[in-house]
Amino acid sequence: MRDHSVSVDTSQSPTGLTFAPNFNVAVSFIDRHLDEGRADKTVIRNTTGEEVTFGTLATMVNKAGNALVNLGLNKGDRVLMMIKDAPEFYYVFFGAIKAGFVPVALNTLLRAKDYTFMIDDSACGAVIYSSEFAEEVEPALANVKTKPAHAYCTDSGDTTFNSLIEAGSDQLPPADATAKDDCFWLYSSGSTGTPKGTVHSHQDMVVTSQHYGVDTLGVTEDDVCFSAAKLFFAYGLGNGMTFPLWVGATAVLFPGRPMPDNTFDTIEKFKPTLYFGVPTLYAAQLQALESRTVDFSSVRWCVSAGEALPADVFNRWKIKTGLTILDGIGSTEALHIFISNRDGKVKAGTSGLMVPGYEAKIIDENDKEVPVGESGRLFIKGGSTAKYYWNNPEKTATTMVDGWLSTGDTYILDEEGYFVYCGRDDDMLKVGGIWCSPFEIEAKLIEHPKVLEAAIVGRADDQDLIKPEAFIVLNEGEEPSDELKNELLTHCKDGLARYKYPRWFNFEQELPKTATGKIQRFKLRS
Ligand code: 3UK
Repeated sequence: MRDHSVSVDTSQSPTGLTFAPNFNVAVSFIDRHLDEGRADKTVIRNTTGEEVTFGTLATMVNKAGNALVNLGLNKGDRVLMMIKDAPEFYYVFFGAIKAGFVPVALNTLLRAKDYTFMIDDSACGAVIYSSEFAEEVEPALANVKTKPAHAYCTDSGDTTFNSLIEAGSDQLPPADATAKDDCFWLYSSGSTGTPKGTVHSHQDMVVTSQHYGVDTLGVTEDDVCFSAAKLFFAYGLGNGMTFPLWVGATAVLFPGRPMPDNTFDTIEKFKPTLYFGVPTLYAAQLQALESRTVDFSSVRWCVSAGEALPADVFNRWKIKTGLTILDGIGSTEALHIFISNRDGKVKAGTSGLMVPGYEAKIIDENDKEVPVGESGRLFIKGGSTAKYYWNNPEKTATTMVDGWLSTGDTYILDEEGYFVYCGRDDDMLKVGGIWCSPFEIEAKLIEHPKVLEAAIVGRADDQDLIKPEAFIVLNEGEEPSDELKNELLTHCKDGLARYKYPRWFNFEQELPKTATGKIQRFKLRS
């Protein structure tokens, strides 16, 4: 086999990673483990009971790659995946890459019309889906403008994709590629507009696994990673697949919908050393911990991303479980976390310090860098950022500028190098001419013992001036009332600047959220 290696040495290049001229990333993540003697080690523990070794993984990746080759796909063809967190996700994803196709992992919580858009937008050669999602994928396939040449359910129908995998040869030479070639896509939702196919290259998963996974989080071969965030999400793709694969560790996969009880059961039974969640799940888990105890003794670190982790959740989790949650910010475009808290360097209520291998700048409206302590728009640079958006040169041009990626987030850098999140550019409010962060008000509200979740949006008052409006989800057993509104206002007055007080309180059963748990404030604004 030709050399597909990557060497890790910070003295060799600025980012410390040097790729062989011919580099297909499937070799580094899958085949390398056979040479390193891990063939019999367990790489995947599915909560269904299924276990997969590195040896079986390498074989199944070859077979899945051959199954796609046998369909007659052309090099570079997109393979859309609506696949649950299970071993076949790994097989199809890396099988496609090894064979020279481009897997596109789609959010499995989407609806038929979203899939119709993505099938047409990607002009894909094949669609592979788990039977759990057939109800949305099949109507989508019936409605597309141009039918993909191939669509298979993994596990039901006359010919299943699993049976094609079984029939595939277990020998597959890696397709020629370079570290910078297109490798896989993820769709980035964004708060407005249609989803954008975000194109990543072969090197990107290596960069995130090394610089965040190893250098920042300290993942080792002995770790057991459990991500409540799903593999289709860039966050979950790293946590639950590429980090364990990079170091030769083990992943625990849970195919269902993560809820406090099933994630707790998984932690107790599979004893992960690293647990990855999102803030809303941590908050719901804290509530569930009121009536249940959980054995967290296996866990070294909890990790949070996707939205800012309120200091209050961080503190209560620490008190309740004794564990530190490491908050970090990442994005689909950057592939994983580029600013993060870490061992010995944790500041609650911040996103942490720069991850090695990445640079950041915070700029004002005139593109000038702002001084320490002042807020501005965050741009980042690093070896894992997306190459471009598919079929969207305008968005590519406004988001990816001279090698810098516009994150769309407003940040402050403090004197100690910690980055403090102030909200999305598009969610920020100007109240009385002053920038006002919805996140700060929400963080204050959820400190209140009766509040489970809160969202703040701007609403025009009778003078057409924007003021903060609160949407509140109460803890179970709490009743909305005018008295409670006053109680919450009094709570806000204790610590918030006057202009930040919410002028209206609405009690809701739930908040509109993206599949990845981010509050959709734009839905509350409309
Ligand atoms: C927001 C955060 C404050 C922020 C992601 C880790 O979330 C991920 O990717 P998305 O493309 O969203 C990106 C946007 O989400 N955000 C994410 N994490 C934080 N805001 N604190 C945080 N810790 O607005 C960012 O621009 O869905 C997270 C790894 C990979 C990811 N794709």
